Amino acid sequence: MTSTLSFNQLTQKQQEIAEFYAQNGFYVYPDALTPEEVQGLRDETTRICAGDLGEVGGQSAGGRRKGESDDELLRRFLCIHFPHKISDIMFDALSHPAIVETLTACVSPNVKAMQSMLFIKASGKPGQAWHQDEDYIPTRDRSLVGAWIALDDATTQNGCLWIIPGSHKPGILWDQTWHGDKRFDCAWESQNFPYSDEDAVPVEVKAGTIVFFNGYTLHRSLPNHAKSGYRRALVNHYMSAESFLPWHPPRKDEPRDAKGMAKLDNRDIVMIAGQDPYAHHGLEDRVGPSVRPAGEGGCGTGQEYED
Ligand SMILES: O=C(O)CCC(=O)C(=O)O
Repeated sequence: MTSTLSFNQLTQKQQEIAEFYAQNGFYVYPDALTPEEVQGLRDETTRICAGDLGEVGGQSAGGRRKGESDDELLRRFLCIHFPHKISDIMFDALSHPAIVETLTACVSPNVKAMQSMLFIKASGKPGQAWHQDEDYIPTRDRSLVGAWIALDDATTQNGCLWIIPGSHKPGILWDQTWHGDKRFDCAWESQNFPYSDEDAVPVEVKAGTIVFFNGYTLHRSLPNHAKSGYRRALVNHYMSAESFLPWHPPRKDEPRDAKGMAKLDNRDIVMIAGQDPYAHHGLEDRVGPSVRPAGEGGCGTGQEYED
């Protein structure tokens, strides 16, 4: 995926970002958020888990229990999907200037967001097995990007991301299978790709760093083995606004003449830069925030997750 902005219209820094990203399938942007912005997102995380901002659907939701401390509360959640649906702070974070600067260089002048995920990952919680995000959120032009905002220092001990550099290049979605491995949550694992664990690099970063990664880049995270604390990260997903987003099957009430398979387009999106060529299609509110199960009560062997 290349930007439709001419390369020369990008700043020197954007050109460097775009070149590194195209080559490696990821880019690490240090000090993207101020300590105050990071603290604001951490405080909001606690409010979301406590149910202060509204209902969060799914397993073990229900807000703060009587007498429960912040630590006891946070430990009950591995991850909350779509926090931007109930939090103004998380919504604003979708279009953080560092994200707009990076994505308008790497993706397109026109960028939309479709998902946010708030990982809390307290000590002892599992990681996510090898996967490519386009397994879950398909674009038509391979433009998907995850922006992984570190809210704590992420280390190999507390379960940082691991990335296989350059693994986006073949443009192949590797088959996935149920892993049955207790180190990971219930999402399936990519298999039979031509890389080994030795090809992966740990992405150890300080809080306030944003790690951008391509939707075809193989990545995983291991469990949080620290004695205490969390490895919080807000992960937002983006793509070019020029591409349709065939993320969910058509609903029964959707007219098939207007939305045949080729025209499937989830319009539960937020524009963060440029123009929306499909603005005339309107917007939808398809999903609310939900809790992602950590697999502690066991997993089915179906692909239960959006990412
Ligand atoms: O933060 C993590 O541990 C995993 C995140 C991830 O795999 C993703 O956002 O696709």
